[in-house]
Amino acid sequence: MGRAAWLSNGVKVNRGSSFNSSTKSPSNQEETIAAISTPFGESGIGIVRMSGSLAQPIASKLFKPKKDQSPFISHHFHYGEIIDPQSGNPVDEVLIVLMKSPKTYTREDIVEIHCHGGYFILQKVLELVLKQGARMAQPGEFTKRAFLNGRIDLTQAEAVIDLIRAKTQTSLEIAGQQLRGWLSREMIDIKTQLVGHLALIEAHIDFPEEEIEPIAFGELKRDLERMTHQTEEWISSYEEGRVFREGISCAIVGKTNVGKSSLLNVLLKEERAIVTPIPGTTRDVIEEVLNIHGIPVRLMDTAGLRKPADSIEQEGVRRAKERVADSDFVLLMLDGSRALDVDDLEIFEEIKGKNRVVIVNKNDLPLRISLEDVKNRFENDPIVLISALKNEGIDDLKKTIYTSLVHRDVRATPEHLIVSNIRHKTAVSQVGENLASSLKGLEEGTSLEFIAFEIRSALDALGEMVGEIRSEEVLNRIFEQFCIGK
Ligand SMILES: Nc1nc2c(ncn2[C@@H]2O[C@H](COP(=O)(O)OP(=O)(O)OP(=O)(O)O)[C@@H](O)[C@H]2O)c(=O)[nH]1
Ligand SMILES: [Mg+2]
Repeated sequence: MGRAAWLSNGVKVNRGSSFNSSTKSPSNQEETIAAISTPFGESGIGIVRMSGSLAQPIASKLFKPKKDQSPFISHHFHYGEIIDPQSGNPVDEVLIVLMKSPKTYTREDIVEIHCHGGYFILQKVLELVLKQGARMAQPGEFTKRAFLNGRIDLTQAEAVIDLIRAKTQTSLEIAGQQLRGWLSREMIDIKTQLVGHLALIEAHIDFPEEEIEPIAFGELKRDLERMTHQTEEWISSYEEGRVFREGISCAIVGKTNVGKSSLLNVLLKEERAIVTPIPGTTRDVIEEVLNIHGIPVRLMDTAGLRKPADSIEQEGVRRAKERVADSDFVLLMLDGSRALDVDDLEIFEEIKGKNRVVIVNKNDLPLRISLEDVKNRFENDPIVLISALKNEGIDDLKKTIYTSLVHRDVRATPEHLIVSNIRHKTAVSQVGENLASSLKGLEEGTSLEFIAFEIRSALDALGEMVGEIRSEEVLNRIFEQFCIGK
């Protein structure tokens, strides 16, 4: 993603760049779009994908079946060659599949050309497709069409990108929950109930003297209470959902020689960072992603913090401090075989206010640090004793990191929805506020107009969340995060 590619005729196309402003409205759906849907590089196969009414005619012009001239049968693979119509030369031996609308990803006709996964071949095939009248797809445009054509709603479209990016089993489960529409179903359920109540309230406002079924205030109150409570639960699931979806950044920090690089290596189970007995070994920040019970943790080994010996170390210390300041979480490392000293105390200042776990390392050596002192200084933080050298206490450390970030067992089930996306959380919070406010109005006997207004606002927030109420700006922001070809 985010790279530029050159077609073999020298035309530059952007991969992963943001939407350009000329291709946003649904009317553009009349155009047939095309892209390479597999990653750049060499691979067994690579796929060029088209969506739109020209997909089949373009395929017919370029594809020469090996055995017979039978027309494309929908959802069947056909074996043959892609031929350059100008020169008549074969370009690649391929499998091609036509999927007729509406049973397709975009609900439009789709053609996929499964080529050999070579850099040049794929670009050559894409170039031929574009020459026949397709246009280059924007990032996420296939999925955007699936949304605009009503196959999926906006939360499901967003789940597609989460699914592609999922780095652990749990983040995959959360994305899957959203893609299957569980979140949308809950929202639609709330919406249906609110619409029912609103209709009755508005009838009373508009025709006060008519004989209308009286408003069952008790039932309305009960429903509002239940829904408010539900939104609170979803909001509280957010922090945890976000941790699994986006992961966290975590800096290992401590003075020189305490064993920070040794810990990185033992957690990664590989000799990633250089370890020596010489203080000041690590200069630059070393970063690797680690899976801690389903949480993607971006772990950073940093230069030991002390008064730098030279300008390289000085830069290392500056970078270390910067990473510590930016990280979501800190592993503060102390050397158990040495007493606390002035370098340790300075570091304590650096990590003030940070979410953290305190690690006392070198537990295999005689203890010289005062654990009492450490406990007093960090009375609210978990303290774990380990030996990075002997690989002891590491599982315990992982569990401690996990429970510091997640306070209960997170499982994505139909009963236990997890809201992991900030846009959804904002919408749900808005709904919650409107419901709480109408509930208060109801209890205080405020006018029916006020209650109706709050319910209508909640309905708007729900509509925006699932994409019934569309804002181009929101759509662009969502789809520009996709890669081209999805
Ligand atoms: N006995 C013992 N030695 C350890 C342990 N962990 C690390 N060491 C040793 O301590 C020395 C320093 O380890 P490093 O991992 O390089 O320490 P560091 O904190 O990354 O050091 P800098 O990069 O210089 O800041 C090495 O000789 C390690 O073998 C441990 O648990 N027990
Ligand atoms: Mg180091």
